[in-house]
Amino acid sequence: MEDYSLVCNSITDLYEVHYAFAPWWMMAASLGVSLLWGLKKWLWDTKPTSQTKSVVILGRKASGKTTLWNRLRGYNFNKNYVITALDKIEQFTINRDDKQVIIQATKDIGGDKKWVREYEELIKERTFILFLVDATDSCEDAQADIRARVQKILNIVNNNKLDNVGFRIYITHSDEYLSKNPQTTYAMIIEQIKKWLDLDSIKAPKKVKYEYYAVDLSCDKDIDTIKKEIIDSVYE
Ligand SMILES: Nc1nc2c(ncn2[C@@H]2O[C@H](COP(=O)(O)OP(=O)(O)OP(=O)(O)O)[C@@H](O)[C@H]2O)c(=O)[nH]1
Ligand SMILES: [Mg+2]
Repeated sequence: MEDYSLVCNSITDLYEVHYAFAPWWMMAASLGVSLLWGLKKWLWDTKPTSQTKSVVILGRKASGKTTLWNRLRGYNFNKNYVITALDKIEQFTINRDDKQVIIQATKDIGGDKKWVREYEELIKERTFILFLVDATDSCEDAQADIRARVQKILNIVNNNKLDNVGFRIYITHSDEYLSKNPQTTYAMIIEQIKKWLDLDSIKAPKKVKYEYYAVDLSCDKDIDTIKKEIIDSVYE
């Protein structure tokens, strides 16, 4: 007659065989190791991928600062102009592809000259500065005023020895400029504004790298590009 005593055909049988050969403390230890391994894997797989970033949006009156804050927060373009004094921007997130950046709470300051004093408090280490220039701004003092604001930014960076600030110049209202000057292109707008502002001639002990972009803040694609710039500044 065959001996079936060690042949297991069911889970109960298996458990009983293991139980017969492993003492209880060995099973408890093995269970503990499995639980710890599972916990480690869960923590690893679900570790947060979001990063935080300080962003400031600066520029003259009606350059598009409030519009850009609203667009970055997911609101539709609004063509009504409401002058800002000083508004609070609560913390919010920007998502693009699988990346997420938490934009720290900050302020939306008006473009009036009296708010330039706020630059000091807003620009810190690792701040991403978006400086807006309205392509259609033909006020007499526009050039001198923009240069004075950029000088102020460079002074803050130098005086506070900030090594890690990002600086982008967005030429807004480019769509309006194009519709008034149909023979122009975005590349030509950038060249004209670059020449007109001549920011390279501003004296500062340490230069800050900046790039120009021509944008239309009513255009989703342009907003998406700006979001990408902010996200890349964190992840790259
Ligand atoms: N067509 C067009 N309109 C824009 C663009 N950017 C802003 N605007 C419009 O310009 C006006 C002023 O925009 P705001 O965002 O309020 O400007 P701001 O810089 O916050 O102005 P202040 O708060 O006074 O400093 C609004 O009517 C916007 O709809 C753009 O790229 N294209
Ligand atoms: Mg505003």
